[in-house]
Amino acid sequence: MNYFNEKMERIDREDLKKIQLERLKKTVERCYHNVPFYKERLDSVGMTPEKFTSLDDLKEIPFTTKADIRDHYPYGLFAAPMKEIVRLHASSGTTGKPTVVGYTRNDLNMWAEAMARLLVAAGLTDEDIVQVSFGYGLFTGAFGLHYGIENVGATVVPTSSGNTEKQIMLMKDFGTTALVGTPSYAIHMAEVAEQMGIKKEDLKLRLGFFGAEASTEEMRAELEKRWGILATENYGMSELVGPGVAGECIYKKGMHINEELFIPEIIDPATGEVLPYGEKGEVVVTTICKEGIPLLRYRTKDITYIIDEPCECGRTTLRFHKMQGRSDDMLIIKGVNVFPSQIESAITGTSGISPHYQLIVTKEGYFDALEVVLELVDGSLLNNYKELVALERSIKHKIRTVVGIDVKIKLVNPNTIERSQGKAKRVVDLRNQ
Ligand code: DLL
Repeated sequence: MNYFNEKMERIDREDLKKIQLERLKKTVERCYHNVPFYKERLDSVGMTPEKFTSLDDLKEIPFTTKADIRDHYPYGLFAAPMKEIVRLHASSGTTGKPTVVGYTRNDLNMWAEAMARLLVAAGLTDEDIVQVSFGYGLFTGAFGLHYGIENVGATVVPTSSGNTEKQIMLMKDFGTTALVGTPSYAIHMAEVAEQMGIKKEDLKLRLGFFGAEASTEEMRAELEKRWGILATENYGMSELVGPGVAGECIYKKGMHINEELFIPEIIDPATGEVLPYGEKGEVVVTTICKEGIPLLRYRTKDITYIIDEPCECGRTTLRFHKMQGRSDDMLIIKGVNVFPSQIESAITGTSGISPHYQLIVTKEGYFDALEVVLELVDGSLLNNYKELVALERSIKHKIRTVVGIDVKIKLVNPNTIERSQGKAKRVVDLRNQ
């Protein structure tokens, strides 16, 4: 099985644009007539639904932000009556109220289709047994993958996250062939399997579908090595649908975007100007198939660029390059812009160091100061001053090569950095305390 919906995945781009325009118009109409917020926004720039005649008109629509959704908590941006909403999810926000999203039955069907396409592109077949180690709940990750997997006809094992030893036991007993989770939890699971004396050869695992957090190529290599799998990643966010917006095919050359469901743009985060393909900026997405809570030009804060070259897999869609981080993740250390992902890529795979890390950010004058906390594989090294200093120096050097500045390094005992069961908390921000 190479495609789930070959017609859509290999659609001629001119035909795609026609579908996009038709769906965009419908979405704008739905928003304008059903959501007072959008009516006001569109009126403020003189755009009424009838004025949309080309995809270029999208540029005229003001951006929508997370704050807009929050300001209308919980249901203020819903474009369908509550009796048509059959499911609610909410984002995993760290502060304040969550952002709530509602799905109609059509939305759920569309979501299962979007997800199934990405999973098949990443190698899933109806013969696979897939363990979903995302947390089931308001978070969209588990349910999104769950219905996508069923739609493909594979077997779902809904273990949810946590209870790691039991998960590994089930993985072995059930003959699980594919694992779903965050990269950080999948690494932790691999460590636990090792502690339990279970080797990758004892398992039938062959695929990993990872997502929901930023991770580097180095982390992928680590996951592929430890589990003996082909690891792909997929991208999405609760506001847009959950997972299902874009995902890698087996060639791992960027994440194919489900473009007749989501129109992507890349903007300069400072000016809002739309950037050409290949230029890095903030991802903005317009949903063109959603009924519950359609979003017009939603600013995701995720940073990457769009690839418009053909892919070996034959899909004709645009692709997102790996997310580099979020605009609100960026640290300014000694005047230099630093993304946590750059640190991860510098340190992952260093011998003697586990793949778990934490970045502690404090304030020194006008700039952020950064301490990188890393876990030793062998704690006895802490008693060997000479080797410890040498290791510290070499890590410092690696980070300087990637980021261009010196940071503080702290090496700690094995198993002291908290393991995540979902999205890892890599950055500990002490700046406002
Ligand atoms: O994390 C949806 C999802 C679940 C995607 C499972 C993929 C797999 P939220 O909790 O709303 O939704 O978080 C969305 O997570 O804006 C990104 O910053 C980050 N994110 C998601 N996927 C990736 C990825 C889900 N592949 C936020 N690479 C997004 C980097 C990712 N960051």
